[in-house]
Amino acid sequence: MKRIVLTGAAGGVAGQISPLLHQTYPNLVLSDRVLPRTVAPGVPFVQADLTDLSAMEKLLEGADGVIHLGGYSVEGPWETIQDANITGFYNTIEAAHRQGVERFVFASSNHAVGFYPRAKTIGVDERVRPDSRYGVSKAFGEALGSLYADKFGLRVLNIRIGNVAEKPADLRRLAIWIHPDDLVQLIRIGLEHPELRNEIVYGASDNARAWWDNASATRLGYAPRHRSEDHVAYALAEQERLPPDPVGDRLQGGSFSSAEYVAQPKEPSES
Ligand code: 15L
Repeated sequence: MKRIVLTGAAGGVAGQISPLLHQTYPNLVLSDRVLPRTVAPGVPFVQADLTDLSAMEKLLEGADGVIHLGGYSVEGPWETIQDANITGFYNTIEAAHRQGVERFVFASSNHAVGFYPRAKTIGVDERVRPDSRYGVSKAFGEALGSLYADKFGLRVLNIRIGNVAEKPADLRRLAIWIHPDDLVQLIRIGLEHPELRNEIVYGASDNARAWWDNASATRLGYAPRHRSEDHVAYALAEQERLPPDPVGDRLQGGSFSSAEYVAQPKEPSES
């Protein structure tokens, strides 16, 4: 039975998927710096700080796969991003390598490419275009994962997650939403697909308004079961409650792109 370690167990995404993952992987181990508010009975929890390499090495001893959700999950000051997402990511993947872990699933983010306009459909071969320091840290993780795949043979799946929820929360999320079930399907591809070497996929459900070409996920057998259009009335009603965001509303990253924005309109973000 595979021993799978999930980092970031106290976060919102982990809370939505760990019960499902535990059904599939009975040897699932949850880890975080702080105790999650609820841990399903029978699921072991190990406290470990991503900034402590030796603690991460100990955590990953005997693991077959890592699901790395750990780190800081929104925009923040550079020091915070650096500790949690740069040093923290390095420690996790280096510990995985030192412990001979075979597979590494990384919760990357749509914010690695959030400065693309919504009018443009992108795949995974365009250059990264982060919309925040947070987005830069996700691009860093994808790059470091690529190095560990090419140099050390680690099998890596980078999932550029949109927004994980039971329902899409607004207009932007109709394009990028992913239901927890579909995210688990992608994670299973990362932990089990026999031909996986190093791939980037978009973490999105079957969204008619998507601005991503998710061919890499389809090639790996991903077949999302949830459709954002089934929740269109709810999402559009929620959108009505939001103030207009002239910059964020035309960019894929939304408010992550418009925060701190001082460039002139019709500048690079338009293209
Ligand atoms: C993310 O990467 C964040 O972790 C999450 O909190 C959401 O803000 C999501 O992106 C999003 O773009 O909606």
